[in-house]
Amino acid sequence: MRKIPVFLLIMGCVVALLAGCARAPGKPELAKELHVYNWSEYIDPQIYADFEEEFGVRVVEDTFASNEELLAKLQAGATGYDVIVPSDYMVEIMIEQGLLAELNRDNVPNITNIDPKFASPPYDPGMVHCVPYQWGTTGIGYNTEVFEEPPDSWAYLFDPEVASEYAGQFTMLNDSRESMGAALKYLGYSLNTTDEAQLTQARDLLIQQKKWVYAYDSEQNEDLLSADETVLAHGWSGDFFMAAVEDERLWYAIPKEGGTIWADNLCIPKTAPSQYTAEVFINYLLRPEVGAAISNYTWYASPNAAASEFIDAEILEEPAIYPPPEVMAKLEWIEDVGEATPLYERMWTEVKAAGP
Ligand code: SPD
Repeated sequence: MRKIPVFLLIMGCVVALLAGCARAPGKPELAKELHVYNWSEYIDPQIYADFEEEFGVRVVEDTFASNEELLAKLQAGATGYDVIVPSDYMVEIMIEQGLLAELNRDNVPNITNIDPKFASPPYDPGMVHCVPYQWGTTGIGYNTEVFEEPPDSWAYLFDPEVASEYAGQFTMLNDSRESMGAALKYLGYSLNTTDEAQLTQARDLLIQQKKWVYAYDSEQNEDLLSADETVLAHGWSGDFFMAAVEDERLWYAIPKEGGTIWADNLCIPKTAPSQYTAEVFINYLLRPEVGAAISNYTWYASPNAAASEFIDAEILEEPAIYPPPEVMAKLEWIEDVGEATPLYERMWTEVKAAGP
């Protein structure tokens, strides 16, 4: 058989690479499409476009509004997703239920960019299944024209004397663990308590509060603030900072009693149509410049240490995004509460079903 000259082989590879060759040597072929199931407004759409341009893979995104919605979708047999973005405690639940694939590290070399502080989270020791994506806190978004001082206490949402003043003007997250957690924190309990009496108190507090709540909403809460429908919103830090780019009246406070600290993670379901393409995508998101572009868009903190030098200073220096140690000490991670999970879900269902 005639040998192909080496220079022709090299030229062929270069041409193929420039043309967006779909296969790296010794690797499977990239899929044509990658299906991502993500929280809403959690990535700059330009990142999907850039990935498509470089790798020839079109990214199709669906969104969910809570970890429980994501879990229910997978449990119901959804098999089309390549990458999903569960939070900490939900990663643990999904691993336990056998829903997640293990990462092939050979395809994710940029995983070394993850800050050592995030590299072995208790919910997925050693990042065997997932890579941390963004982290943040849960607290109170507000309109600075209404509040001279930041509303930095859960009392604004739960103390009858204060919360009734803002009747019909605040939203709560439509999220069982977060809203039960806020009530538990106001009561001085852990947001991971499994004590039925404490959970019952939290449920009753949420039911008492319900008559003042404008809506339970996790996706439009910042828009409702900006539209002057509300003046306060229980929600996730970055969502308010991101909205403040357009409407500078909005800001965010971490309650002094402490709130939730959380990390969302890039994971691959066991049923993913293309695990290899998902890993190539995750590796792309872990590039320093791409990691920074994510935070510069979402206004959430990045677990990617190599991205820091490209993240805007106003994000890195904002104490409500990267809280100082004394604030961090008051924050609590939501954990998998195991057998108490149905109790949380029942209490939350009772809150939602209660009359105003
Ligand atoms: N707009 C994107 C918000 C993502 C928030 N995820 C936080 C989950 C905390 N339990």
